[in-house]
Amino acid sequence: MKIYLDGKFVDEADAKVSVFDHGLLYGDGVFEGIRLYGGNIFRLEEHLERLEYSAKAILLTLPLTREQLSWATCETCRQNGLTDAYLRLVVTRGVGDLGLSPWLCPKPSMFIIASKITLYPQEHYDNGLAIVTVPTRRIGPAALPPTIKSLNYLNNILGKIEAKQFGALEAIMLNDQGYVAECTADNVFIVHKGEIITPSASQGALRGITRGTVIDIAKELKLPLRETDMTRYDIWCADECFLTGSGAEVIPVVKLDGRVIGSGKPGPITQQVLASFRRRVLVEGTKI
Ligand code: PXG
Repeated sequence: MKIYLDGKFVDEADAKVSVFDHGLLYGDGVFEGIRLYGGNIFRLEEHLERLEYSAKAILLTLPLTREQLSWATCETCRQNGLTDAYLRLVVTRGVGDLGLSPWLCPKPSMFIIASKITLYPQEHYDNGLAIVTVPTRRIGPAALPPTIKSLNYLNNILGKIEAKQFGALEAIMLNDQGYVAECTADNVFIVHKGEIITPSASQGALRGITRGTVIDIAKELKLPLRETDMTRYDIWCADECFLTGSGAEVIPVVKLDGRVIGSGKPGPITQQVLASFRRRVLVEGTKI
């Protein structure tokens, strides 16, 4: 496997970063997770824009322009002869002496990995996921804006660990006020009386690219959609629930904390959205 690393394509075994990289020492950096479907990179420009905003928010100057980022991402796919993959773009603060200050690091480092991703098993797309609410709260915008896709994922990882301890693959994370923020690596949606509802990003969610795609799909299918506050009560009483993410795509949820949601089966609107999403990924996107 060829990895893009600071301007060169190197073999996996040679793709190494320093132990003095502040990305490793402090989680000081940003990343993106993007999908390549049938030779098309899904919503590449939106992912690159989010990467630029994440970097801007932590005062990190990206080493590449938008055009160079786009080329490097496509070229990583081409170098590996891939048509379907998961792409991980990572920008770290770079090498510097010990100490938090980003100014110790003169040069950011960037790498791109094109690899496979473990998806949820097919049975969960057919029958729906059973998820839980975890005690760990999603970190708030005043502490570390969840809109920044940073290398600090411990908050989500604690959530993921708790999910597994409760026997679930994914979990609802509430914000400090007890409102539903998102899942550990997915955004959350419910359907109630024909209306699609998702927590507003201000409640502490990443502005997911898949979330944005579902918002576009709802417009296209003329399904009403609202971004608003959401509590667990709203999920308990919902007709349908589903999660979205670049890894998960659109996946139905049929149980929360042991309670059955709606009919206990993937709902019709979820299935309609999932079918529309699967069609879009094959036709939308940047040809590599
Ligand atoms: N919330 C969080 C906290 C995420 O990390 C999403 C929502 C969904 O966003 P997108 O833009 O993907 O629709 C994410 C995305 C992985 C992996 O390596 C994680 C994500 C996406 C792809 C792979 O586990 N998280």
